[in-house]
Amino acid sequence: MTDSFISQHRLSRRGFLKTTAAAAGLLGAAGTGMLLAGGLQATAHAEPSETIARTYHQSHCGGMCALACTVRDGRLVKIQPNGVGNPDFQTICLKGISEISHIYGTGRVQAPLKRTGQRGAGEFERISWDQALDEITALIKDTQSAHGKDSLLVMATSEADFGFLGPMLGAQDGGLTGIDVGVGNGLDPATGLGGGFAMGAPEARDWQRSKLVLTVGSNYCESSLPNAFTFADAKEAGAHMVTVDPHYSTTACKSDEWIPIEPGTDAALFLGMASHILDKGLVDEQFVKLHTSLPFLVNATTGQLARHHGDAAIEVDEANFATNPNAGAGEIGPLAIGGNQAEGTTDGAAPAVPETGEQNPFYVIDGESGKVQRYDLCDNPQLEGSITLNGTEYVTAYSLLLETQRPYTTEWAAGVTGIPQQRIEALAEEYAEGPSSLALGWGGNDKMTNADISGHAAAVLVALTGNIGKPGAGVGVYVGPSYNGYGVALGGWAMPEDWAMIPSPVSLYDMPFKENNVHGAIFCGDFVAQHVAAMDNLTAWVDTLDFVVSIDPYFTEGAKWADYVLPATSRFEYDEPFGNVKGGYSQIVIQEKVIDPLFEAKTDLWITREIAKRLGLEAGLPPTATDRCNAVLASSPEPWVAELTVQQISEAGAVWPVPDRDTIREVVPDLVFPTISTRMDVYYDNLVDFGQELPQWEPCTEIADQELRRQFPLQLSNVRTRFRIHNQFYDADWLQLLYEPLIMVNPQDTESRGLVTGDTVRVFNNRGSFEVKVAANSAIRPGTARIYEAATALYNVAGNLQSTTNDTLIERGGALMCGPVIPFSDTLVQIEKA
Ligand SMILES: Nc1nc2c(c(=O)[nH]1)N[C@H]1C(S)=C(S)[C@@H](COP(=O)(O)OP(=O)(O)OC[C@H]3O[C@@H](n4cnc5c(=O)[nH]c(N)nc54)[C@H](O)[C@@H]3O)O[C@H]1N2
Ligand SMILES: Nc1nc2c(c(=O)[nH]1)N[C@H]1C(S)=C(S)[C@@H](COP(=O)(O)OP(=O)(O)OC[C@H]3O[C@@H](n4cnc5c(=O)[nH]c(N)nc54)[C@H](O)[C@@H]3O)O[C@H]1N2
Ligand SMILES: [Mo]
Repeated sequence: MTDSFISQHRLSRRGFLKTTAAAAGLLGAAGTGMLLAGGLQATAHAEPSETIARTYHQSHCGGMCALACTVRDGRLVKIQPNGVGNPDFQTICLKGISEISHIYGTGRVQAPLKRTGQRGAGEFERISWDQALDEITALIKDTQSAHGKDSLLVMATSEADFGFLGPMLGAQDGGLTGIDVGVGNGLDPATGLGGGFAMGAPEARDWQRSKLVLTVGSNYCESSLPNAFTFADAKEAGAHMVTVDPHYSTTACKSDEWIPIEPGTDAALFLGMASHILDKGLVDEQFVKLHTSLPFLVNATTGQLARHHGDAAIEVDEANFATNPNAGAGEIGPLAIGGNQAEGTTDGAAPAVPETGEQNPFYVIDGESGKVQRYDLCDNPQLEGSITLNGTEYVTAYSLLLETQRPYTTEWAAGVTGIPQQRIEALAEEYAEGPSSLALGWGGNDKMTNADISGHAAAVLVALTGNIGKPGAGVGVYVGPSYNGYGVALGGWAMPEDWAMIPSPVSLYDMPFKENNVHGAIFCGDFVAQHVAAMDNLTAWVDTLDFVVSIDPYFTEGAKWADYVLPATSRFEYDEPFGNVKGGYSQIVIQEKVIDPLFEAKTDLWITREIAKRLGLEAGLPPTATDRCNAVLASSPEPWVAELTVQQISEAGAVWPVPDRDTIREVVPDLVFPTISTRMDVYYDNLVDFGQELPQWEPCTEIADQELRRQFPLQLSNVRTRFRIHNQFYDADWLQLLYEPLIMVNPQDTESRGLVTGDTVRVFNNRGSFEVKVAANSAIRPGTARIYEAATALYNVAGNLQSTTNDTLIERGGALMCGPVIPFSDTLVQIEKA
């Protein structure tokens, strides 16, 4: 940690004065007279002062890159990688570098604004902070006293620092997000990892140990730009890099092979591969028997997994139960446990927490005796088979899988996916041989109505081949935070006990349609245009609210619907030496103050505190941001973190590595899964009512609708780009030179419409329309269009991409781990010359 190539500088008092002077000059030019203290101008001609401070960049693009920022005369002039520690973690990209222009960009909100025109019109007048805060606090009070505390909605993006505001106000939290949960909803119940976000993969450095890295639905080399080197490293180490994507993406073109696929059909590919693995006897039987739920017995009538007790209790029939030679007295058959039941089951009520397999065992057919045995007492269960006990038939989940897989031949899969049958078969064989990594995405099939089925089918594929829990094998999304390899368990500032958010009974995406008690909203980030599809429904609902506040460094599209728009500082500005502390990229990173707040922007914590003061709640907040940083460290459950202070980390170069980070982070190396049975639980009996206890093919709701397709023939993929972080950087001049919003379609789709590259087109469907320039690009699959998400009216020719996206929530969604996914890309559009 002493390998810094940039020396540490501290602001001297003299330097500080000069800094302020230059900032004042700049602000003068930007038209905010408030800070222009004439006397300070004199020092602007003195020797330039140069300081370096360190902070971290944004989390969403996968880096949280640690940055060293050069400040000359109060202005940020250069951004470099931090330069401290392991070079692998010293990353930066064009977005980070161009913050020099971006933070001074035209998109910044410069002063508190109050709406003057209609909501959505974008007409505002400038007001003082005092007026804004007084009026907003009065609205909060009035609304909450009239309709209850939960009549306020407070939502903050991952980049914002508003963790205190919602709990302090006892506001609703917006509920489930429906974002990035498509594949994880189907995959994660099987592994018990990933939290429904498919985040259970090992870190991407593990790819170096894979024979095959199969990327499906992710554009890793672009969406995890700071970590793209791991992709190159794996390729160099000899891993076969294969990318399945409808478009010839950046990742596809860096791969050994690109396999084009029909959008929304990943599940069919996985199902076809699974059938081939079953047909060709490529199943890793040992793994399936001992580490998955496939040998478990299922009640053939109800479809429920047989358990020791409760609703799905197996019919007791002593004669049919095997005696385990290793089991002690009483550990025979179904009577193995006693007094171990979770609370609440005796009266037939559902237990609060699902009972583990130990508390309420599953059953298998013992391979030797052919009798029923507790799964955890049997080391050679039968894969296929059935048994009748007291007239009830039980069959293994594996046998059921053989049945459900029957229609999903590779020939069928080829027809659905558009991938040649032989290629699917060869891919299945290569995947089964392993070790293979299955790198899934959040931007591909994840954003389709059938995403959970593809996740579930991926789980089956992994279960059949054992491609998990060993070097070079893993499954999940490797993008972004997952790579952060080692997370850091940070603590937090202890808030007063009665400060808590209320989980929204109706989630934001349902608020326009379902009765709810929200009367006022504070959005810290662009929830209005960015978080919900078919945004015109949401804006119509937002328009019914008593008051709406937007807090963000930038003027977002959603801010147009706010009554008050408050300017927050960026990651580079602070009003104290230290702003925040985070875990990212296998290290602790801290935010040092780089420059003073620009324009009239205030830190998120300052804004929170000012509202707290007006409500008499200030005592619950940390007195300073530095105090908060130190509390976050000191209250960590990890001793190595708890003994650090923010000052210490600053002295070490503003990063502190996780001690173990040189070793590749693995996942379940002991194959003990954090699931109910501690195995891969791939049979989902909670989905029996939907026919999805084992993955069953279902086409996407919109893009597979052939009738609608005649009207709107192009599927619209909304994906990420290296030039943006969602809605940000549209006003970063340097990036504008390289990228402007475009809708890309295959030349065949421009020609048939008489369009040429550069034409402005109207993109439309039944939900809405927007206008943007078109580019013919042979990397795009015919019949599809590609656009980078967050294409808002602020930088399109007109209108918002989000007006056209699909907001259909499937019925099954409510039964899934994280609720329904918003199918942003299960969207059909037509384009025509504007
Ligand atoms: N059509 C369509 N819509 C989508 C998607 C899609 O594929 N298609 N993808 C979805 C996905 S996957 C996601 S994750 C969401 C992400 O969408 P967002 O949640 O909007 O993205 P974030 O990057 O988390 O948040 C960015 C916001 O934080 C603000 N910000 C940046 N730095 C700071 C700071 O220091 N302080 C404060 N207070 N604010 C700051 C930025 O100005 C910006 O408004 O979008 C979703 N929306
Ligand atoms: N630079 C940058 N990086 C980011 C972000 C950002 O805003 N900017 N956002 C972050 C966030 S919040 C997220 S969620 C991640 C997302 O990261 P990824 O999961 O990598 O998603 P995308 O980058 O959108 O790329 C999705 C790819 O899937 C392909 N695809 C589309 N439909 C299908 C399909 O049906 N099947 C298959 N197999 N492929 C399909 C698309 O063509 C595209 O190449 O990126 C993160 N990283
Ligand atoms: Mo995301």
